[in-house]
Amino acid sequence: MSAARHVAIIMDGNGRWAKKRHLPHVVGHQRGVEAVRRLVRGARDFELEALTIYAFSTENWRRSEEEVSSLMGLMKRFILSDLEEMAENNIRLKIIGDYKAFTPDVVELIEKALARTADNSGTILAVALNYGAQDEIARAAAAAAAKGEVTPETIAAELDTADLPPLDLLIRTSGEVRLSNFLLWQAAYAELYFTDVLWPDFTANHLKEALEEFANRERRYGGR
Ligand code: V0D
Repeated sequence: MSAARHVAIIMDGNGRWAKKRHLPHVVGHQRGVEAVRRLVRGARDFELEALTIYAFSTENWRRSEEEVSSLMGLMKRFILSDLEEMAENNIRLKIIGDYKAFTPDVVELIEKALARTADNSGTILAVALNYGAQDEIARAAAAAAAKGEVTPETIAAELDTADLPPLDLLIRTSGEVRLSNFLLWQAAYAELYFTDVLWPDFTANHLKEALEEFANRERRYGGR
């Protein structure tokens, strides 16, 4: 019946993947980036309108300085290596969260990537960077109040995701069953899908299985 338009993913399990193999944490993140690449290609193949990924939470600053800086390096390398392919595949990049808190070189690179894909009309890749849902909701409510009317509709219109289709499916890998301050408002009517697969092992086929499960649930329970 209805296919998913907007899918979000909490990409958990890089550390656990590395630990299982007695490899450094950062190798898990590196393999996690490869899974992101597969996922973005899959999102385009499955004609998703939007894919939102939780790349860096406001809580992630509490990780070791070493891990934070290796994540920043990975992000920079991902943008440098993958921006052209994404741009040519009509993907439009969007950032949710306060990316301006990152170092100037990272901010500059992100802005270059946003500008490079701004005129694209295909799948939106929304990357949550320095993002926290409670903060997002508080900011949206304050913006709605400043305009004089606070309702669910006026708050929703101020969220970072206001220009994306409604969230259909939220996937979390690696067996944890929590939302961890990700898209709390948007998850109100979303289907939740939890899998034990660790993020570096997540393939386009796992995405396909999740999308099929979503379509089946829609068939069983009907629309909203
Ligand atoms: C590492 C697993 C893509 C989680 C996935 C530091 C942690 C890979 C991006 C990204 C990260 C893509 C486009 C863009 C900016 C970032 C990314 C981070 C971490 C944040 F414009 N993967 N990825 N960003 N990991």
